[in-house]
Amino acid sequence: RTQAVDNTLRAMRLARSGLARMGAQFQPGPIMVAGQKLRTIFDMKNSQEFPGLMARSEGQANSSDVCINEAYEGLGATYDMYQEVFSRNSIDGQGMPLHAHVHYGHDYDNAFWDGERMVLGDGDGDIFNRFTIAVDVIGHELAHGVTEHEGPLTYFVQAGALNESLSDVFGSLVKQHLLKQKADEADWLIGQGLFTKNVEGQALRSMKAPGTAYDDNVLGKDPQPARMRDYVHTWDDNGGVHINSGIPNRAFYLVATQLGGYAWERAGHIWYETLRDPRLKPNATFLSFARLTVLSAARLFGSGSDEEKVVRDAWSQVDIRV
Ligand code: ASN
Ligand code: ZN
Repeated sequence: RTQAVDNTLRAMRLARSGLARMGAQFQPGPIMVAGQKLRTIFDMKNSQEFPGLMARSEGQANSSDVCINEAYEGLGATYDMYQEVFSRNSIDGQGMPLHAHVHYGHDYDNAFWDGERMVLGDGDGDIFNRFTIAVDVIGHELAHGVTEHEGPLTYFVQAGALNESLSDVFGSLVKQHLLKQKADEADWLIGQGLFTKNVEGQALRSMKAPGTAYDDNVLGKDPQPARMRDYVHTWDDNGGVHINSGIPNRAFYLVATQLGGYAWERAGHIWYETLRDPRLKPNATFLSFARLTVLSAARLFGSGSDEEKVVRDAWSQVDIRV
């Protein structure tokens, strides 16, 4: 038996006998098996038939293909954020292996989560660069997996926009955590770097100023509202899930910047607790979600706390009165 196993058995015996609580000389070894990152990147080679070719798995050296390495690093940054900030072991909390499939299709202008895997297009090179460029987009797609396990939130109108917003929130947190940025240092953009130089715009969305991410001849203007009075009623996009997500996105931005420090520390925990709250229903509305964030803030930081007040104020700044 290895030393580690001996230490573990000894720690377990000590814990059972109550000796561990006495402090003691003994430094326990790893009792629980800590979370294990298990990444695999597949090269679709422009096909849309899964799984494609296994191109890099956990622990293997860099590939000569930048997309494969960016996907690998992006999965790693996402895994690490959930593990370090929320003590969550992967998407399902049970160490689920993370799979990314790159070079999906020809000139494919999107990235998505299909329920089990993340898929990334190369972009057409005219409007979009390769999607692996944006670590927040990788974080966004994987957050759809987390929401599926914890929510879920039906992908339609307000619940769908909350689902989208949570992906932007945790995607942005992945990027901020990777770059060790404080809330006031972050750009609060989603997909910065995705647009080619041909596009008049900085990113897909802005959490700080929804509606201002781009204004382009071909793409038109960023359609996101920044508050409830500008809510967009539409049948497109599953009832505007990528449009009205601007409203809860901005609420999160306001909470994070008003609290200051690292966004994941307080704002992130309040949102994460809300996502895990059994009272969050698949058909949640902005208002029902907002109420739960206030309850989460009170539970985590005390009722009457600054955090609770900041959360309430943020929602009211986007016209949602909790
Ligand atoms: N990138 C988009 C998203 O994750 C893909 C989609 O619209 N299904 O929301
Ligand atoms: Zn999404």
